[in-house]
Amino acid sequence: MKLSVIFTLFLLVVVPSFGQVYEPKQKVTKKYYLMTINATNWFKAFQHCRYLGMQLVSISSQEENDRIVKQIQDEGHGDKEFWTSATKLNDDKTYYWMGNGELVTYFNWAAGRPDNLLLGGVYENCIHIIHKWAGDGNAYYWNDATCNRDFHFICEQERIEYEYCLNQQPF
Ligand SMILES: [Ca+2]
Repeated sequence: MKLSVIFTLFLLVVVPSFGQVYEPKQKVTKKYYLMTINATNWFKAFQHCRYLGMQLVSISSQEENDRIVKQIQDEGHGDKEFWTSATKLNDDKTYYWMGNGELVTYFNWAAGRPDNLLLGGVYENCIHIIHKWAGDGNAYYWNDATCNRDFHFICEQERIEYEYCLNQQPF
C-alpha cells in the first residue's frame, strides 16, 4: 500500500478515534466549606482559603446563592455571618470576585445596601453574607463591610467531573 494511502487512512480513521477517546465532556462543580471555628478579617480569610488549596467563595447566580444559604442552614450556622471574595478595593466603585477574578454581576444586597460607610478611616469595601436582616425573617442578604472586620468565611473548591466517570464516585 502506498504511503500516501496509509497516511490518508490514518487521518480518516485513527485521528477521529483519538478525539472520541481523549476528549470526554466535562463539567465544573463547586464544593463549599463553611469556616466556622474562627472569625477573621477579609484578608486573612482569603489567605486561609488559599493555604487550604481553595478560594474564598465567589457567587455568580441566584441559584448558587441559594445553594450556599441552604448549606448554611443545613449545617446549623444561621447565627453566623460569612465573608465572600467580593471587594471594590481597586477603585471604590467596581466589585470583583477575587476568588476567580470575575466582575460581580449578580448581587443579593440587603435593603439599603451597599451604604459604603466610612468607619475608622476606611470605607466598606468587602461583601459579606448576613442573616436575619432587620425585620426580614429568615432571609440571607449581602452587606458591604470594612474589610478589617472579623467574620466567618466560606472557602470553595472547584471539581471537574468527566462524562465517563459520572456514574462512579467522584474522585
Ligand atoms: Ca454596609
